Amino acid sequence: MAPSAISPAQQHAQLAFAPKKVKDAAAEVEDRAAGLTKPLAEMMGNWDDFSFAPIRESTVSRAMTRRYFADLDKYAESDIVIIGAGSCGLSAAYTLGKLRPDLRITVIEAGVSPGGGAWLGGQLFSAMVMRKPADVFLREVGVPYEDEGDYVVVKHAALFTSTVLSKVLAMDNVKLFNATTVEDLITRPDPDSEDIGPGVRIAGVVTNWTLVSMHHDDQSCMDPNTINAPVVISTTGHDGPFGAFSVKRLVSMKQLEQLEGMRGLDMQRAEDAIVKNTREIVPGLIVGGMELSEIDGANRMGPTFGAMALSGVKAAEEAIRVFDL
Ligand code: 48N
Repeated sequence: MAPSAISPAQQHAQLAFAPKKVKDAAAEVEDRAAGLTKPLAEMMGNWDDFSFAPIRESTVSRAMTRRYFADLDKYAESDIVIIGAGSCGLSAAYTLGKLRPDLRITVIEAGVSPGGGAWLGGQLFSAMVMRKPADVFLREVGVPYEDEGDYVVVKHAALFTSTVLSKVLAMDNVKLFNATTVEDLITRPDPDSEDIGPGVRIAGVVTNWTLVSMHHDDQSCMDPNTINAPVVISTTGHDGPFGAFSVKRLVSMKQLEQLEGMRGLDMQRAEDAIVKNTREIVPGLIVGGMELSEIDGANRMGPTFGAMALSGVKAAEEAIRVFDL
């Protein structure tokens, strides 16, 4: 084939994916007939001549990979990284995305499905309880609930999680990398924070495919990737294969002497403590949600989720404070 007439840089630019404007589905809403939009209503019952538009397999592959690798390139330098897309991490991402559309926000989630422990209430029951004033966040995001006086009930926990998740995913400045694990933290010397040993500032995260992270013991030399960011919010929860990741790493890198460990269940004490103490633990690293209970020795609250949502809001506020310093 003749050598390309354009430079490699121009070729890269052509390959660089410029997302087309997302078609506004709302434009079809006014066509509603029989409860469905008119085009869908007209499709039903007429399947004999039905067929999809033609496609070639490589087109599908390129549609996925161009976007993914364009995102990897773009978010390699992020303003804020959130580790863990549970109820706290997603609430932080929502709040940050809304307050600071100018910031480039990356969410890293080890699971294939984001949401952490918030797809169900307690003991796999469906309903999710949030104590007031967490109903303020539910109204902000648009999650319907039943008002029971001092607390509210979302009829299915997945309604909360899917609503917050959908709003976060629709934001132009937030990117979710799921099935991806943060397996270390990027650090820089920080002489101002000499608590124990040489102080460090957190300057980003080290990532790998979760399935790779789970097999370092039986397959060596699967090196990671990196994302630089001046601020990291860690909301990796208290349990699960990677739970409390960042605080455990701070101990192993001698930035924390020890973890106090999560205490027994006390709803009254636990939720106030988690929200009030969501904070910057070492320069550049903010911890929220149940991961925080592992540092502070806070009680667990069991199946109430208001503290997760509002800890996420507070973590977002802290992250903006640190970012704007
Ligand atoms: O839901 P979690 O585990 O954590 P939170 O803090 O958002 O919410 C906690 C909440 O679900 C409770 O535990 C409730 C209130 N119960 C309390 C109690 O007393 O029992 O979400 C953490 C997310 C998960 O999706 C993990 O997969 C993910 O973080 N994760 C990671 N993602 C990327 N890299 C990692 N290293 C990592 N570690 C955890």
